[in-house]
Amino acid sequence: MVTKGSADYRDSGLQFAPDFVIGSATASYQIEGAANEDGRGPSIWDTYSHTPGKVWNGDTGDVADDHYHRFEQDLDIMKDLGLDSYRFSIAWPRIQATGVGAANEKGLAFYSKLVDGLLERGIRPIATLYHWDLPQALEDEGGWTNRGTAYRFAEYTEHAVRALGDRVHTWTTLNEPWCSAYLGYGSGAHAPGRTDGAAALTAVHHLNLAHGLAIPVIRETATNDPQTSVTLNFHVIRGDDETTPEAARRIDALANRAFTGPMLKGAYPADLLEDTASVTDWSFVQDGDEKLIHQPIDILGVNYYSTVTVKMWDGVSPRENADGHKDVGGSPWPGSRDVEFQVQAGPYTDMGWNIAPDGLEELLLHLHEEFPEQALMITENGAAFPDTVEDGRVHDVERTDYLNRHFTAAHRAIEKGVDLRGYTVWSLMDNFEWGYGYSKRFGIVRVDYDTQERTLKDSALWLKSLIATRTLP
Ligand code: IFM
Repeated sequence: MVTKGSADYRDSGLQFAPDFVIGSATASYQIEGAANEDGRGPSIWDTYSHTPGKVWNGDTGDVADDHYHRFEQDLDIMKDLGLDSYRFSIAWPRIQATGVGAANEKGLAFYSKLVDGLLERGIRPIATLYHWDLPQALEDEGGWTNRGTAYRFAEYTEHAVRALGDRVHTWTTLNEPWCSAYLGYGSGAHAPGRTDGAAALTAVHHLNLAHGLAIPVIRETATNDPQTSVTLNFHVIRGDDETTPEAARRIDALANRAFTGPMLKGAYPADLLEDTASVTDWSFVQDGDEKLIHQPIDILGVNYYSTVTVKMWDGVSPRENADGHKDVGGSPWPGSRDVEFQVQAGPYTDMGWNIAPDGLEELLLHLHEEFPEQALMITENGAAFPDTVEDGRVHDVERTDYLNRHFTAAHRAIEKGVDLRGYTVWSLMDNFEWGYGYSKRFGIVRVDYDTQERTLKDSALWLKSLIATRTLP
């Protein structure tokens, strides 16, 4: 996966098949608000965001987009855009306030109304079970470093699927476990904010185990023969230094193969275990775990935003370490802190992430080559830019251009034989961007956080046209 260079990726007139599913995505803590309503318990993100100094400007998800109260209006926006699908996540602490025990009927009722509202509008519901809002009570017991959390996740899954498993089309177990493990327990840039490399790797395994335990529960509990999936944020790794192959192998092992290994091949890669031997002996992997984790899934969800460029640090020169996911108190790369992340050529989004649509095509081709039988779906792609409102309109030219280029890249991958089933734009609306609070806007719909007014940006109108015509505007 080490390449360089970027072809031109802006195109128009390209056609997508009628059954290519084009939608948009959000996640519970980022949009819902209503943090203390209807029996919802605190999550690790409530605790983290309320801890001074953790999130930009002291922002929290207490109110966010107030989607919990405004979901009907948001559903109407989705209908207006003609979305084929809507990918949302379920807040575990709304279903079980402390992560254990009986289900909270009010929490389930909210998602039931949401799913009904989607189906009434002809939109396919894609539900993610875990998009980072772990019940705080489970974190108090060790969170993802505690093996029991994987079993609690399977129980929560059963509650959710029992209630919604007659209507949800696709169930996704985890969103980006890389972030949960390495940013949550390694660098501390995400909740729960721990900075312990061994804890991060333990979390990797227990997240994988949670996935493996949940997939059979979904299949056995749902009554509508749903699709099952997991969403990973793959790292597309580049560089042209003589040490790049070694650095790339290490990052590929930690970021990509630590998940695809057990999930899709039934074993952790040997080089990952070797690279991290000074951090942990991996004794938390019990006999039979890898087999449990290795479950067939219908769809592999692919989140892609940009690339990384790496080489090995010589230990002497000033270290660039331009990782988009910076070390905060610890490292997100246990055992491989000597890998240097180099500054990449622009242009950049407001996150400082380089825009590289060729990386998306390359990733899809690579995954197809490695897992030829596995159907893929782009479950997240999009861009933050500092929008301005002019005469009630948001002319987000850069975001529209970003989407055009990435849809073009996806189209090229399909033409080359990749079994790509759909494309979900991140995000339907501006929202709480984790450690960046409300300072970064990823939405195709603008949210005025003072009034909660929603305004379709030009990118939303562009997407609407694409969905209506199946042709790149
Ligand atoms: O906002 C996040 C989302 O929650 C997970 N994937 C990346 C997005 C942009 O950072």
